[in-house]
Amino acid sequence: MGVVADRRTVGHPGVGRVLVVIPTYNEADNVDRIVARVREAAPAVDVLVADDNSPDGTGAIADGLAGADPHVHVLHRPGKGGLGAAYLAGFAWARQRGYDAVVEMDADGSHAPEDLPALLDAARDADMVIGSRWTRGARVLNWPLRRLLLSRAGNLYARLALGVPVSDATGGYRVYRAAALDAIDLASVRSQGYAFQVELSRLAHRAGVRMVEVPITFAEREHGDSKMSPLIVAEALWRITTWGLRDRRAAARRPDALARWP
Ligand SMILES: Nc1nc2c(ncn2[C@@H]2O[C@H](COP(=O)(O)OP(=O)(O)OP(=O)(O)O)[C@@H](O)[C@H]2O)c(=O)[nH]1
Ligand SMILES: [Mg+2]
Repeated sequence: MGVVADRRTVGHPGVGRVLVVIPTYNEADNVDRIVARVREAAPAVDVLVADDNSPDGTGAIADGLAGADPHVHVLHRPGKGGLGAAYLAGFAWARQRGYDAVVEMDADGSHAPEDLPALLDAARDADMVIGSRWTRGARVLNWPLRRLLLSRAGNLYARLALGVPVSDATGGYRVYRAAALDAIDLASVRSQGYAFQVELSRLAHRAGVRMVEVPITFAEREHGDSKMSPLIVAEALWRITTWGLRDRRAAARRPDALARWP
């Protein structure tokens, strides 16, 4: 059962100070709603909106929210640099300020802030928590069949190619405790879109990070436009294939490779 944090509590019991990083690009219709929902669902955690100079004025709206609430902060980045780069900047911002855990959350409402207390509870006994759409108890609402199939196929491919033992390696609703971020070589990360989530799953798994999955209720965005593109899918496919081949070559070169054959 979750420990209820009241409005005077700092952070999450058993986890410490928590920063929710929300990357935004043209989310003017969503940013105020999502920040309000996070503040309501988890009043003791802080929020960082990482905005890539959105042409629709999302950054200015976020500034207004930050001006009215000391728990809300904004990181202004010069231009659209991709989700991965925005998260890496948010992680660095958190680490510089001594946060104990960082949460990844989309701005479009697909990741329900109401699920956050359960994810943070799970972080007491793990260094990385993945909010999963594909584990028992999870729900996916209003997603068209082609998106469901893409996500299932992408996850199956990631698991077969990389051996990452999670049901939702592409999902972007996660908690990383400081120990997980320390264990992952973040400076080596180059991915931008879905591949970013897969790359961090792979690196965390290889580094022996304690991972756990928690079922979430995932809903299709209601406002604003998706930034998903064929390029983002192609990036994920290409990178997962490259990592998978590299991992296999490295395994074959290990001295005990023959003993494990076939
Ligand atoms: N800072 C920043 N945020 C981005 C960038 N691209 C996407 N985002 C944000 O990343 C989150 C996920 O993007 P979405 O467009 O919802 O992508 P998605 O969830 O993969 O696709 P849908 O399911 O179709 O919504 C949203 O909060 C976006 O605003 C970017 O280049 N920079
Ligand atoms: Mg989305």
